[in-house]
Amino acid sequence: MEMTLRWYGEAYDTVKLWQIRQIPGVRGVITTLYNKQAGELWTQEEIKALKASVEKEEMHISGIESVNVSDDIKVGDGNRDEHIENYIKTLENLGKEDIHMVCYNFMPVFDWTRSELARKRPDGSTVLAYTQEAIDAINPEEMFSTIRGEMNGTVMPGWEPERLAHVKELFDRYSDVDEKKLFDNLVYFLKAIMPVCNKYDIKMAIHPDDPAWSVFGLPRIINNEPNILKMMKAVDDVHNGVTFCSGSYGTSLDNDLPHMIRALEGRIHFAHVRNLKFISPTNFEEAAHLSSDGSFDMYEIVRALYETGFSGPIRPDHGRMIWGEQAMPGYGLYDRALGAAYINGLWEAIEKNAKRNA
Ligand code: CS2
Ligand code: MN
Repeated sequence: MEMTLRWYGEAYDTVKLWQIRQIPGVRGVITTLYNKQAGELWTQEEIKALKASVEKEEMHISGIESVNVSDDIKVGDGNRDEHIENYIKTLENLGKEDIHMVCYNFMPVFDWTRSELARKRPDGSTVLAYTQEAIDAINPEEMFSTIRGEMNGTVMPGWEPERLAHVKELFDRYSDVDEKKLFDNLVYFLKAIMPVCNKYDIKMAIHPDDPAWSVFGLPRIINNEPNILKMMKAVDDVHNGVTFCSGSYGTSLDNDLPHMIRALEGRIHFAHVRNLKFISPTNFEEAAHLSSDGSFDMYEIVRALYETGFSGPIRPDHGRMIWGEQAMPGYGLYDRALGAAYINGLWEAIEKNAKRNA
């Protein structure tokens, strides 16, 4: 594995590359062209410039999160084929710039959904949190305005004001998209991009739906082991892989995370590691990465990754907001740095132990 941190680019991130570089063992970042709308083409020049901005700080790009998939592609109408053409060209340009891992998601309308962005924990830190009751009480069209006030002035991924200004229209477009149709549209998309992925060895890593069940009546297809295995089989190519996000699959207590990692051996190209603390099955908050702070056994999660030979980039996912930091909720420097150090420690212990017992 390679320990990395997500970085949104010079213009958007409160965290600087020189700060990331000082986290032990982190030289790679997962980044994106954050100003791009889904469906747009990324030119090779733009990718080159992004690379240069990272490399001048003695860092490198370990993968892209995300090249977003447009709603036209997800719904399967409008400019779908043009957007797929742009996606293929974008992958080609990334391949030419020697970038080989791309994370994306196939969630309708919203990226991850949380009901609170700054729930206070007993130690005074704040975290993202979810309760089903709160979500049920929100009109999805007002979701964005509800959440905007808690974004600390940042733009959060999947919550771009340009898109969400049209949220009602977006919901209408999904009105006849059920799980089967969404799945078929995903397969259509994957079949179209596989040739370019093979040519440039680009590993696609789908991010799970978060939470792992339907919200606001929208369909969900990447949420549990049978569904993800079905997707792997539908396009049975190593370049059709997954982002294993413990905090997203883990929202459902029915998901056995180490078991899923083992079932997906060879197809996990990117790992997001974070811990959740459950108050009830539908009320959870994002905890510190340390196992004892939340509900997951992080040792077993990292051990499953190690034992299945995981060799891709890994990153601490959302961190708590601590030490007075003002940043994008989930994406401050301090707690993610603690998370990286902790996961590195787990990995080192697991690896040395395995070698000693070999
Ligand atoms: C991320 C997702 O912040 C997060 O939870 O893991 O937003 C992820 O980047 C996207 O779903 C991938 O397209
Ligand atoms: Mn994630």
